[in-house]
Amino acid sequence: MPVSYEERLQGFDWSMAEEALGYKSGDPINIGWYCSDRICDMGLAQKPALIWENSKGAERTYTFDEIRILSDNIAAHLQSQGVQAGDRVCIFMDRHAELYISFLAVLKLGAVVQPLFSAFGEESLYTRLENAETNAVLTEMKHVRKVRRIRERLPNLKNIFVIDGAEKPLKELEQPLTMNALPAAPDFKCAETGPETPSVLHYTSGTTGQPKGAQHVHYSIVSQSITAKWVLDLQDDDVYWCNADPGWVTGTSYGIIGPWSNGITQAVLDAGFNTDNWYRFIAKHKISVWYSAPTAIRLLMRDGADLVKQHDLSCLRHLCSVGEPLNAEAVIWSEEAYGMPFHDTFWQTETGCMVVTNWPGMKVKPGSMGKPFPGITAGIIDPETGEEITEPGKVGIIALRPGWPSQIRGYRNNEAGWNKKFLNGWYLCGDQGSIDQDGYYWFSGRDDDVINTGGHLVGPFEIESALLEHEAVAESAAVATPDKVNMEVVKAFVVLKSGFEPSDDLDLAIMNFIRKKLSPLAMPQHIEFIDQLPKTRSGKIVRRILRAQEFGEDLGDVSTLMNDDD
Ligand code: 6R9
Repeated sequence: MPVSYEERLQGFDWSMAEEALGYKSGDPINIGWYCSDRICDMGLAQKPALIWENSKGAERTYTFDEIRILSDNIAAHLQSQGVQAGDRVCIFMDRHAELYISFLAVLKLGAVVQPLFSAFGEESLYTRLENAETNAVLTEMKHVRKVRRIRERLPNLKNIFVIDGAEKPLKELEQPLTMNALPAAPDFKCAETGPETPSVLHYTSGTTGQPKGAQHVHYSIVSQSITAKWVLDLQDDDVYWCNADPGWVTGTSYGIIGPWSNGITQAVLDAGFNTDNWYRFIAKHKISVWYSAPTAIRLLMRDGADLVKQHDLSCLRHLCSVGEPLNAEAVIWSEEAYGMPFHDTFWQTETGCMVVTNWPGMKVKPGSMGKPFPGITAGIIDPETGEEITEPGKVGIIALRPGWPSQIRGYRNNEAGWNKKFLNGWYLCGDQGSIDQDGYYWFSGRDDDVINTGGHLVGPFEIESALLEHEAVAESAAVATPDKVNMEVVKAFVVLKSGFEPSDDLDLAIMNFIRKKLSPLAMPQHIEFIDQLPKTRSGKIVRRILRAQEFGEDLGDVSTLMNDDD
């Protein structure tokens, strides 16, 4: 049995997490080293670190020693090509072994790793590379053309490494990087980065403006490692599977750093969603701990418990979920189908690690996110006064007292945006929720206009900007509309310029126009032509009125809102 929540809570302080990692305050700390060299030093060099499979049935296992050596080789090679400590290096590829191993390599070099989801279209990619002033990109032939189309607008971009580019026609700035054929670099010295040295740069969506670059530091590993160990309940002989792509924070905090810093074997499946294939994968590799997301769980539910019985899933021991509200039905279904509940965990790109969790062994209240992790001070705040709400069940803003190890240190080139997240000494998550009489947290909804589609945050601004570039569009508002599987999908309300009439052809033309600019996640599923958008008197679009209509919710007192002069 895992140690109880109450016992861990007693006298917890983050120095215990440093100790668990073997870190002494004041020493250098490098995530790449802690995830490979240290594990080898602990006698686990021959233990599998990565069991990798793709959709074509190719399979490979890498030991901790192999990821140590290969990441050193990649780091030394990048260095020899001019990549320096502090540079931003973007990894833009499908879930190849190279993604996971070069993630460590970039950190070992002391550079900042910027993982981006490979499905991003060129404009989504451009915005993020431009903001990060990215110096190098690691990609593959399948995606290199997107980089080619924007590279002239990126003056800082000096190197494009193509992992399958050997003997392929490459263009300016490009060179092949064949991981298994790189010269050995036994003398490579891992950068002695400090706790505050920038490490991972993730991009996340907000309500206004372009996506924000959330800047993590090497010290983040302290809370990522202990939360992985305690909440995912990782044990030495576990085989762990995280469904998230490293383009998103779950895929790095708990798809690389959490498991590997604990010396845990993890499996990666580079393939799209397919229930039967997922169960086969779990049974084949004897996955024991599984970190998934509500959208995937809803798809598994749709395919029914009978399919579960066709596979031997007795290897599963512990299940967790993140990214969106996990419906009570999904928890109850998972108890029936797998014999154990999914444990919901709540956190964000900005928090870097889980902050509110269902502790293993703690009573699960289906539909609740659980309780704050030891060392995390959470509360529900009145957004007007910044005072804590103590009344059980009363909804306010979910907030955290700053200062845990993996909280980001800010948004890149956007100090004002980061400062806006604080009120009365609290960090505001941008979500609404409440606490019940037993101290369990319940999620109510986002407090802003960000759309959560299948666990991916999409800001309205990027979509509206793309729409506005179309010649027929005068104004637009992107909001969430309900969806059975993804919980929410994007819907765009469009006001046309005079001279243009709504039609199916125009709808299609606009869709095709923005498809090239946006990632598939951000693509509206519907366009509705509308005469005017709801606005405040000062001219701000009130998206929440449109959203409430989509969800059939009470609009509240619209008259005062429309006259609001904020
Ligand atoms: C890790 C991650 C963060 C936002 C967050 C909230 C939503 C995440 C949730 C949840 C309800 C949960 N969210 N976990 N909502 N219940 N268990 O997802 O990071 O991409 O930054 O998203 O996702 O709205 O504020 P990120």
